[in-house]
Amino acid sequence: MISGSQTPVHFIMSLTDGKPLDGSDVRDLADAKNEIRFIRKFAAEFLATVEDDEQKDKDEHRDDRVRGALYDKQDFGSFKKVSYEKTDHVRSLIFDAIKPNVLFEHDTREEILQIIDVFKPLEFERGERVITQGEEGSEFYVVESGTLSIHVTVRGEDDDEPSEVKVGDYSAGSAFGELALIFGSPRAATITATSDCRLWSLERTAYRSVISQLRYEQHLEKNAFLRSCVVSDKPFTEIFDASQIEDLTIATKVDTYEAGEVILREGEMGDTFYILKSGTLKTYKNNGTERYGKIDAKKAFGTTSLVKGTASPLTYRATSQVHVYYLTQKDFEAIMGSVQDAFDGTVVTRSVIKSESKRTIKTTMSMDMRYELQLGDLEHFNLLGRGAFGQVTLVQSRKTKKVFALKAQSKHYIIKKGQKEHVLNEFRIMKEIEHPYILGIHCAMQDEQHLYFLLDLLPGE
Ligand code: 1OR
Repeated sequence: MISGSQTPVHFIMSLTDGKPLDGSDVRDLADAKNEIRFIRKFAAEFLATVEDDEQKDKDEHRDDRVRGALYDKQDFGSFKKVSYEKTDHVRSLIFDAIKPNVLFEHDTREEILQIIDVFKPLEFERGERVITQGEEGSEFYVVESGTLSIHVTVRGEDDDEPSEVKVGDYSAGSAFGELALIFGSPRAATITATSDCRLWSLERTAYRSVISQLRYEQHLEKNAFLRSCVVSDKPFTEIFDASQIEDLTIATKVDTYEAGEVILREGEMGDTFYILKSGTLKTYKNNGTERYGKIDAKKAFGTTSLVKGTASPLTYRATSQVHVYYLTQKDFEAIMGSVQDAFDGTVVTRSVIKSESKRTIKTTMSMDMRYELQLGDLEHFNLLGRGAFGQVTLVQSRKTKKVFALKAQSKHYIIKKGQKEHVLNEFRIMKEIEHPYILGIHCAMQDEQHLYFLLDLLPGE
């Protein structure tokens, strides 16, 4: 998977450990044939994954920063976190090895530190296979000591004889085995210990459970925080109903400013509203020269531009490290309705579905609240999360403006895992159930590559 700033060339170079792209390392015809086989195989597999990314990029509203809001209670309901002791040296070796790996690209530092706890020690003797190409896999590995070889078996188009070719080595600090976890595909290479090795492994379920549990706890904490916030001296709880605060919990992002940095400058036309989460924030007038006042934690600020359509009358400057929650006007209005009402301190009713604006438990779904929508009816906003099985996006009905979570699962993955019946049953059962503690499902949709479930946003309670 190519990350935001990477070009395909960078991506391929990173996979091939800097192998020259001009083929200057190819020595003879046999070498050249092998290279061509690699490229063909790689291209086929790569294209399959890139199609997903292209679909995402088509959506101009997509914000690729993952929110800390994705959690799946199924992932950690019965999970007990088992931590394995490790030295500081090993912790930092694992940290450095996994930080740049695509599997963890959306995980925060805090999440990565928690994930390191559950890495388990493993010993392999020289000659033992750690991973076999073509097999199913659910573990990711980091090398503490020893060396391993990477072999890939390729089958030429006209030549039926598969041939195994060595494509590289791993040593202390290397990490591997992420592809099967990300794409649910069979192992793409064979990894064999070429000396006695000490590895640390991370199991897919442990990874997902730790992340889900952490995000769930963070979600509850953030929701409780927002409930205690104030805008124009009115508590959020008087302005927004429980489901709206739930939506704000999912939609607002967190940002950090260092002491001395300006968050909003006098004279600027702001398009974002902020809530001070922590730190000290002072306000200034006359181009930042004259102290005016301060902002207390839990207070919304930066709202003048939004309400009056005029420039900010004050400069807001951090005087210690500051964390803020923020939401753009566009996102706010898409989700909540009128931004003016909210910041005037008026009770906000959802602009379109007024009749529903007072419901408090979103998952109590009566049959008549189920929406039958098509993919084309939905506008995509933020990626709520991406996991080993698909992704969840915040979407909104263009017509009713109601927001949902759209869960996309790869059909390829479902078939490969023999999950077809399971997924259909899950859908039928969820559709039948009407219960306050069970996630409500509205409808299922599909395109060529994915099966989609349209779900209610999971509240934190
Ligand atoms: P996995 O879960 O598929 C095998 O299990 C692991 O080998 C794989 O994740 C990668 O972490 C690692 N192509 C595919 N997988 C590779 C490759 C590779 N190299 C290491 N792995 N290629 C070689 C690049 C030098 C491309 C071959 C066409």
